[in-house]
Amino acid sequence: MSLNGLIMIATDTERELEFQAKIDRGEVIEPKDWMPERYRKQLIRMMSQHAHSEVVGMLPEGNWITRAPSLARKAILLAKVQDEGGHGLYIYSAAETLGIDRGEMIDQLHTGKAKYSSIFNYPTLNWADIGAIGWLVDGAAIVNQTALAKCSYGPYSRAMIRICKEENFHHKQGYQMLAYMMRGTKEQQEMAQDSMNRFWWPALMMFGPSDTDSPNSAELMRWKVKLYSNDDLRQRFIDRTVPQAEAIGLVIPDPKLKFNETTRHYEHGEIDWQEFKNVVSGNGPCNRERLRARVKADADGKWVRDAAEAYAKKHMN
Ligand code: FAQ
Repeated sequence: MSLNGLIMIATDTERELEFQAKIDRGEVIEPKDWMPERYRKQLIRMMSQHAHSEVVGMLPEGNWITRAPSLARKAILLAKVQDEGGHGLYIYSAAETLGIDRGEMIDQLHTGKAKYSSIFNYPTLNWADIGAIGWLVDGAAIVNQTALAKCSYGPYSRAMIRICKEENFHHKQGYQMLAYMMRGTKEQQEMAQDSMNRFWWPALMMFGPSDTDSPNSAELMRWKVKLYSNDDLRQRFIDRTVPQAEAIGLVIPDPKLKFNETTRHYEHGEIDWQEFKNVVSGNGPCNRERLRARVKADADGKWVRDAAEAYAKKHMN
């Protein structure tokens, strides 16, 4: 190896050490700062998957807009679904600061190279599912994203602050909807419990595999992209959510769930990781349907993008 080559290696190592020291001091990394290639790649992976989740996440709820039981519920649901689309756009924009183009990220989604959250591969079978998505799915997303709002990458952390504010509204409307149903007729109560039974375990899976089985966590925690492990955040979600369920009379579908007086945490039953793996690898109940819908929406919207581009070109010259 030439002398120049050796000098380059030393410089890169020094830069990495300085980068880590910056992270350890709690400084924020901005797009123009030097960063290890692996940090950039990991962020693109995670942020693009997050953006895809927001956009694919519009589908199960969007499915109920025309069937909302009142004008007020319809207005709330419309606003929520639009918010999720907006979240996708913020996060795609934040990811673009890392040097990847939105079109490329979307191609990765459509070709199955990029993932999106497992939760959106479950169907919404009844109206209570819209409540459960707001309460449980947005509830889980908030626990995760409140931590990400303090992550080391500036554009991502700033996007999370606004997103969390909106998710809080989503969470409250979902909980309120289920609380009303639990005060309603026997059929409404059964519908709410049925939804709880189907969404509880998939909501726990949103936090990702357990810590011993999470290949990306150690690196992401060292770089303070993740501030807490998957299991810690899952536990935080369970501890917050169980008392909320009890307050409105919903039963958590986990016979092993119990409060440990010593640790002051809930202990829970075994998560079905085989189900998680199936869903993540494309074999969940709605994976194919979700991707088909996204690919079609992209193709249907092409003329709009082409027209906007032609207009921009014309007015730039
Ligand atoms: N689904 O090593 P780890 C929302 C993959 S937003 C699918 O632990 P990592 C708003 C993971 O990608 C919900 N795949 O990975 C809303 C990796 O595969 P890869 C989305 C999953 O990155 C509400 C492999 O497993 N939120 O709900 C899942 O350290 C209502 C190994 O896992 C975010 O994306 C999963 N659940 O931790 C919208 C937050 N879990 O890429 C509409 C940002 C893991 O190596 C309606 N992301 N995998 O091939 C994160 O915090 C992290 O990426 C985790 C995973 C925690 C999701």
